[in-house]
Amino acid sequence: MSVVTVQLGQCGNQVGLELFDVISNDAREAQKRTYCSASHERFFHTNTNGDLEARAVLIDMEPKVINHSMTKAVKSGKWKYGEKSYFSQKQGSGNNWANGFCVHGPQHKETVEELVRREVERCERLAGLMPIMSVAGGTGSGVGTYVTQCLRDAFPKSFILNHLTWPYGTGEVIVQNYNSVLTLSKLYRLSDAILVHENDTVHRICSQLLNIKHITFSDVNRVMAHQLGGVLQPALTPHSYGTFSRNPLGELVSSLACHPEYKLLSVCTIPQMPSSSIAYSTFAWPGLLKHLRQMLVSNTKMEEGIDWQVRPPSNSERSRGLPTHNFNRSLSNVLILRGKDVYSAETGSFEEPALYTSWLPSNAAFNAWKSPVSFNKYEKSATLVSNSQSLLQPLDNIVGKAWNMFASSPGSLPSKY
Ligand SMILES: Nc1nc2c(ncn2[C@@H]2O[C@H](COP(=O)(O)OP(=O)(O)OP(=O)(O)O)[C@@H](O)[C@H]2O)c(=O)[nH]1
Ligand SMILES: [Mg+2]
Repeated sequence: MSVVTVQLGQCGNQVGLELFDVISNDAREAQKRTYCSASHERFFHTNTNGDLEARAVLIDMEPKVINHSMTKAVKSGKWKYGEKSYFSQKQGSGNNWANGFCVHGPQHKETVEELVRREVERCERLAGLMPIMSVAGGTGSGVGTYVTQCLRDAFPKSFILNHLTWPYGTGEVIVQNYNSVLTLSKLYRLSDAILVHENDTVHRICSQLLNIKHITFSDVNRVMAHQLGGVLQPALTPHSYGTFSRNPLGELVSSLACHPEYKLLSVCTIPQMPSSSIAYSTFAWPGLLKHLRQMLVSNTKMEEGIDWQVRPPSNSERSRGLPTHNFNRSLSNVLILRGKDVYSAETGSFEEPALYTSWLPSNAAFNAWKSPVSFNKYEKSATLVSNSQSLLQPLDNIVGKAWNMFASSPGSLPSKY
């Protein structure tokens, strides 16, 4: 089954470009034919000239980023975007959510819907739709939210997973917190699940784990794309009965977003290191999974600086209802393991009931997916997608800052908000 991606605004188009690049490289390097063809079916189709074309629609209210992404894809020599699968205008949405949602979105509804419909018709079977965007600018957040609403109407039975980039806390966009709150409040009703990358967190991974000195968006997007690829590339799931799972979005959503009030998903990966160090490192499943579990429990997105003191409550603490400070409680987790000896990896420590809320049986709260194909040059790697308390603090910060701005100068809010 196939996923149709909709890239919106500068961020969406740049993150999407990296994602398709990572996926096409991974599929090409994989030595397993069934893996490669499952990956292609998901993300690419072959055009009449025999070229791989991304199952993607590119949307922006200014032409520069789209032109850049399309050119870069062609230059890769491995894949491209469809020559007619884009829509751009002359002037952006000026970081104004309302301009995107109330003006540009409705103005171009028919054109955008037609582009997506054409892409969907190219799929033999549709797994779902994945809009990619930031929540801080005007086009990604405003038009992106409007387009998600149109997709929900046009494809009421399809899975919709939104991938969102949350802005730097010290943000470049003055109204980024308004834009974020408005986007999230709408998407919460429209989307099946919302996978979030925070720019601050990914930036820290680039500097502290990958030792990159002058970090660019391209570096940040590469890390995001690797994490997303680790989730979306083919794997064997409990429901796929020995073959690669058919519907990555459907399985992800049904495993993780089991309650309509809780849709925010975070992701973390291990290991992450400069490519020059990989050859000198050895990886063992018990060590990787022990670190990843503690990253989950202590809500650390990097294997550096993990707090080993934080732990879930013991049975007696749980029965007495004692609070456990700083412990990151989960609603559900999907653990995806890729690489050598994957079937021998022991994942029981992620099934412990103490990690989860008491109102969901922990066997329903945890799923492990596995693929024997190595990913992103690591002999073994693990990615955890988590529906947990992890995004509460950053969400509180965004909402708090939006209220503060509103309280201090409500008149500054553009009339359309
Ligand atoms: N990770 C990442 N963040 C980006 C990228 N480009 C922009 N951002 C972030 O996205 C936010 C700004 O949104 P943009 O995507 O530039 O805005 P837009 O959707 O093009 O909207 P307008 O330009 O207002 O029409 C800020 O929080 C930036 O930090 C990117 O390539 N990668
Ligand atoms: Mg822009």
